[in-house]
Amino acid sequence: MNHALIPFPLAITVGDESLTISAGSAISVSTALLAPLAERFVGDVANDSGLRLGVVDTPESDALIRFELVSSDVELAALTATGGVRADAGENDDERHGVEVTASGIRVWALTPEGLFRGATTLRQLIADGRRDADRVVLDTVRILDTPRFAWRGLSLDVARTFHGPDQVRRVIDMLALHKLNALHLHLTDDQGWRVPISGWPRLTELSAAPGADGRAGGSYTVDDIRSLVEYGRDRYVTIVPEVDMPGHSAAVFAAYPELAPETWDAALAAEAGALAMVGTLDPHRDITWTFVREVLTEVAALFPNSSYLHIGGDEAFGMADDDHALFVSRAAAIVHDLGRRAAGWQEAARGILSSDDLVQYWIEPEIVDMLSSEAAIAMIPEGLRDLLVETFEKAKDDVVAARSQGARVTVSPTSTLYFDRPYGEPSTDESQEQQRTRVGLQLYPPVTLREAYEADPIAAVAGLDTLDGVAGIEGAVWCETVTGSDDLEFLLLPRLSGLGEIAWSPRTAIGWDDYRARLARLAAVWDARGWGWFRSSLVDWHSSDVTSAA
Ligand code: TNX
Repeated sequence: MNHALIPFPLAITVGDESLTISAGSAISVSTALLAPLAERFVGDVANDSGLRLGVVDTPESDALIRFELVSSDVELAALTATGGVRADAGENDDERHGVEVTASGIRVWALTPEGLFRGATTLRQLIADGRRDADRVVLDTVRILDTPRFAWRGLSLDVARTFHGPDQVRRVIDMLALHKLNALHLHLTDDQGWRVPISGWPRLTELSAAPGADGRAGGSYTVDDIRSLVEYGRDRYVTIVPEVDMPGHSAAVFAAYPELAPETWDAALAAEAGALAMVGTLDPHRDITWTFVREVLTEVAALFPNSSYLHIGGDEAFGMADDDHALFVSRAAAIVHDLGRRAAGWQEAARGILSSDDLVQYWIEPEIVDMLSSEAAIAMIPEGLRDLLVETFEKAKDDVVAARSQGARVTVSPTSTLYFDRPYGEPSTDESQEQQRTRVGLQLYPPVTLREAYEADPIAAVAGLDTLDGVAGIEGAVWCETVTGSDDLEFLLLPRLSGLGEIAWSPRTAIGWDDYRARLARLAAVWDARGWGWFRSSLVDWHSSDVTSAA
């Protein structure tokens, strides 16, 4: 391990010379198209490392660092193809790039601006990890050729259980970009809140402005907030994929518009069931349901113009008849198609009629049923409800096969290792985090260590997914029932997000805990420089980050 890169690149050759870059060292771009990207790179390096590189428009021959778009490249062409699908329309669907540090300068090259951005991110990490004094950094020579394993490398963020405002979402986008993740799936609606403005149905967000039961922030995004987040993501090659969760998880809808609620809906009883599981679903046999669904999806599509997919949820429709659930999903997916988009849904959505361009998001591992028989579950969930949950989850074993038989691909998000709202399994090296560790994360889940989550192959575990052709990509998820604010959120995200980045980007052959934990310890300097919160896992020797100081 010579370079603290996460995710680890496909091909790396380490040299034995070095290069010094200094404050003011210039960057040139081969086309004006790359100028904004280079400006952002200068800002990122300054934030990560305190080093202020020079202007981007100097003539190429003078520049120490050169960013080049190329129209063809034999070495890049020979790299393994990326699997899966992209979350955006995919005009720039090529992330291949090269990064070369020689004794005389640095070259980053790619076939598209997005490829260049990924290469610049590698360079950012090299600079952050270089030997440094006040205004210079010494880099070892190296040559890297790289491309991702999967085109969809995402995080699902629950902004419904706890509202995370635009500034916090921008911090998450920055975290994703640093780790070469490229999709932010925003879970915008749930029982506890509705965070996206819909002009014909204003009470959705009005009611959600109120703080949560335990005093945590309520709120919603304005149209301008969403526009600026989409733009912020686009500038960092992170596509925001919106989710409206239906027909279950709709208590916030029923509270705002009782005419959409089931006849038996009892708001007080639902509140008592709390975050664990609310029973009650939108009714596919009522016209008003479809007026609502169509208007919501139409506005959401317009707010997120660069997402190819609209996520319609489809999960945990507890108590709904199977036929009604399938009918609901099929009709909602058809509306998405009418809007010119592809549908994504949680794995239960595979029970409806989908098109082969649609996505199904695997999450229900067989262990979930066992977990519901655990002591913790017996203590937490009323018996009648628990039976209903078991019955619902048992049906899930056929979902992946059902999705594949319709040609739909699978986004892989196994609960046991890619749900970040699991309690951490190992202590923190920092006493002051131990209380937080017992509070944050769903207590129903057995805890998982950083190492276990990193080493598990998320795809191998999915029954019914026989070839990689069926995989759309990999997504982690952070649900926020136990997350009371930014602090808790970042505590769960880092360092787990780094592991996600590597699992989704790097070839399986690059996955190795000992090497990874050493790289992780060094990358943490960037999180600190950014002021991001993170969990100090006792499985990592964080002090090894000291080796980066002093030239
Ligand atoms: C299951 S994942 C849910 C969420 C919870 C999560 C907690 C999914 C589609 N549904 O509503 O927040 O478990 O980990």
